[in-house]
Amino acid sequence: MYTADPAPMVYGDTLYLYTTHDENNLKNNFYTMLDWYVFSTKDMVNWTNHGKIFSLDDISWADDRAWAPQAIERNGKFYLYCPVHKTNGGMAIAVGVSDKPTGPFKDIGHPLVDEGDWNDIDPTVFIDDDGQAYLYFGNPELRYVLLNEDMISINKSVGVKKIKMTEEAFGKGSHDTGTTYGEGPYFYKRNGIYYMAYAAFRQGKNIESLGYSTSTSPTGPWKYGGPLMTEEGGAFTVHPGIVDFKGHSYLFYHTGELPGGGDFHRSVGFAEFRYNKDGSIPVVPKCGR
Ligand code: FUB
Repeated sequence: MYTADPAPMVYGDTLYLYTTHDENNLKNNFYTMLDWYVFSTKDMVNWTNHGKIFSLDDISWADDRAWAPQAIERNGKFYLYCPVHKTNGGMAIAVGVSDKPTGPFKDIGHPLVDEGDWNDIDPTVFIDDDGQAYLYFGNPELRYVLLNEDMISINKSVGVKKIKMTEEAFGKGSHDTGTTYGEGPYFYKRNGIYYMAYAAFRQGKNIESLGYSTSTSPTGPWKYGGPLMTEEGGAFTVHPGIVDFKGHSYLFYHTGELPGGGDFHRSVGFAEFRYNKDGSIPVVPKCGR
């Protein structure tokens, strides 16, 4: 099978890896994606495929594009945030809820975020030390909402906030905003630094690589940190997921380089890396390079 859009989540002594799923048989020679999967490991070597854990069939108001998800645990429940195409047109962000990290997940019955434009994709979720949960998302802009404690509703008095897409924040690049930021944000905190990794368009490049920005606050201002993974991989897209697990740091990504692979037949990979002393991240070579 082909998997893409890796979203690692550590829970207890296990790393859960949520992914999208590129169907073998393409419709209209475009992304053909109907469901989400989860895999788990305790040692990064032996992996268990828990199978399909959520699907378009479980979301009555969605009909296509089961795109890049991310999961988180709060108070013993698990929340899976997923971009989908709505039956009545346009993208929106759905939430599935489960008592277990391996699902099955149950849709809350309506979109969580539905701004009515292309930015309603690629959610990344994070709960800060003070308990406030943030959901960032967007292409070509980066936006965020504050999640209420129930994790299935947003703080409406704050609403949807738009991050200023400046070169200082995201570097000079060739995406629609003129910065490197493209899509696929992955938000986390480590040693007091907030990190935003993302699919990036470097100057003069019309293919995604990975980049990152940092901040001293969860809502910015963001500062461009540089490229994260620069090798092209036989697919137009790439998508980061970063996690520390059992004393090691890992960067997950996807590539079209496996047999039969390509833009719409991608496979997830990961590479171990080490942070620099100041918290910056070196360019990470793909696994095996
Ligand atoms: O996999 C479908 C879309 O392509 C994702 O939502 C984006 O991040 C890109 O990987």
